[in-house]
Amino acid sequence: MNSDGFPLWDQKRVKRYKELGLWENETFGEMLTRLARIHPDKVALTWHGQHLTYAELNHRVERSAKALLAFGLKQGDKVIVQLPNSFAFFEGVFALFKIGVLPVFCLPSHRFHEISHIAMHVEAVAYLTSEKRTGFDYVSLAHEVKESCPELVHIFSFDEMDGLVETGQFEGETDLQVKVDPDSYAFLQLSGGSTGLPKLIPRTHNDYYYSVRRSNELCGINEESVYLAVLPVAHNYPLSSPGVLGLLLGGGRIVLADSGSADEAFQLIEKEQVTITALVPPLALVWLEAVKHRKEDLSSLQVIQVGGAKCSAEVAKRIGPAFQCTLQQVFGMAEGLVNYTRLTDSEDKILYTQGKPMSEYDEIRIVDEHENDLGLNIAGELWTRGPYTIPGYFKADDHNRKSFSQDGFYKTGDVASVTDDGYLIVQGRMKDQINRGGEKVAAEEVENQLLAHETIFDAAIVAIPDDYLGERVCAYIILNKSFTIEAKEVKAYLRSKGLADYKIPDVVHFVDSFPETGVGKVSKQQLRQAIVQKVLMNN
Ligand code: J2J
Repeated sequence: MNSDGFPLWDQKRVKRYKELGLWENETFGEMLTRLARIHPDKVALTWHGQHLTYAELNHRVERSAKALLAFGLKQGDKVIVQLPNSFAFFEGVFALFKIGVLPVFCLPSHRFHEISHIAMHVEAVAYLTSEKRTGFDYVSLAHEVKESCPELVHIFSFDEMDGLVETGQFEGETDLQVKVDPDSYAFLQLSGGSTGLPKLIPRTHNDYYYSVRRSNELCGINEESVYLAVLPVAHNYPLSSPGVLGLLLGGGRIVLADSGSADEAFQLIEKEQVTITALVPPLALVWLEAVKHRKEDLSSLQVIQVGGAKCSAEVAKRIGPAFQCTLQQVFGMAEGLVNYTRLTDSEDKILYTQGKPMSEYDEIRIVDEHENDLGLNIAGELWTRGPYTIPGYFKADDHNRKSFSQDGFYKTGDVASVTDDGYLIVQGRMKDQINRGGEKVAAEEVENQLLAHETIFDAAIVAIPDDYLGERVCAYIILNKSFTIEAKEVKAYLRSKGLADYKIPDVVHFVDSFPETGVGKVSKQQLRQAIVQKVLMNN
């Protein structure tokens, strides 16, 4: 780790990745400048029926970049970015890339609890947010976070369509004079995590750029591609697998949707002739229902990606026939490794595996509890290392010692097996996390909040199996003697603490004691079994 809290890449591997031509030494800022030169008049972004060409996007980005510099932002600073799918997201993020300032990608669903912690941890100096949003006041949230975070001095409020307000004075022709090193860290992503608050995932221009370029090759992205972004683009999957960055790098077009609703999406697919989109399994289920009654012509669609949580073979089987297109399973993680089924794979692979690592230089180990390597087709913990997998989290020494091996393998916490021809099948999970339809909830984070409540003696968060979301969040609670509280009060309390909505338990059970393992720890396995029994009995 360097003195700024960033993990160091092994220089021998870096040298090799460069010699192999994997790391190409172009930053994301330079990428946009180059693309705006190559095809200035091609449409890069479409949103609410409005278009931005590559040149227009680049112009807005440069104008904002100059403004942000003038406000005092400097290379290496970190900035909270909480912007929805909108022109503003691209303008803000690329402006930061161009001046070597690191966006910290928060999701629209994050609230005070998450963002204030993150802002403190990274010592964020600014917050990019948007003015016009229905239902939630993001600007007030930004101000609340600013109050609690001494380093945070600027709130930049973007108009979702027109971008950074008050940039007129920075229209000048002067070039940006900032040189950004492609080996430097470009941004911080959030990990779903399994302990406490989200860990921060630092990605360099070089490593991330490679993952995006390689994704484009495997997902068939070219200048004709039109990508419909229905998931929040700040998330690693729609950002980079190949996601919106892939589409820009490939010279294609991004169509931004405000939600995953099938109504909105189907209309956009027809109108904008969308060729590829990315879904999480619950959305795929909704679309499968909706497509039975659709009026729109969806024949432009060539590929539907499904990832973020396991897509059951039963659901996978229905997607190709229902949409007359190719299904691509994507098993990825913001820490790095991304696996894809290939577009030309046999049906067996597409339906029953979660794909193969995208790079031949991805190293995979499947290990048992003693860290011994297991053979093919045997399930164990997945470890990985490679040209785009992080060597460590940001400022997290203790956690890094647990999550990374001495020789730099990331211990994913996923349980998987590898087939004879190198495809991964996700079998389960070791980490104490709930995957709620692709949104990750760290059990400990919610438990800690519950434990702070005066009526609660002990709390355990476990997953309940769910047909639609895959898993939902269940809280088991032991109350302090002579206290009572209702489930809805527990939920309201967590909301008042500023927890993102998807972390609020769907179900709360009050019990007198928890089953324990031999060593006096709560047996989550037994709690999970109890929940499964209950679900079965109710059916
Ligand atoms: C089972 N579990 C999966 C899958 C992710 C592409 C796609 C997804 C993510 C992502 C991503 C899964 N089957 N197909 O970053 O670039 C679970 C695993 C994994 C964790 C990572 C991308 N796809 N998962 O979901 O960082 O448990 O990234 O370790 O949010 O999601 O979550 P996240």
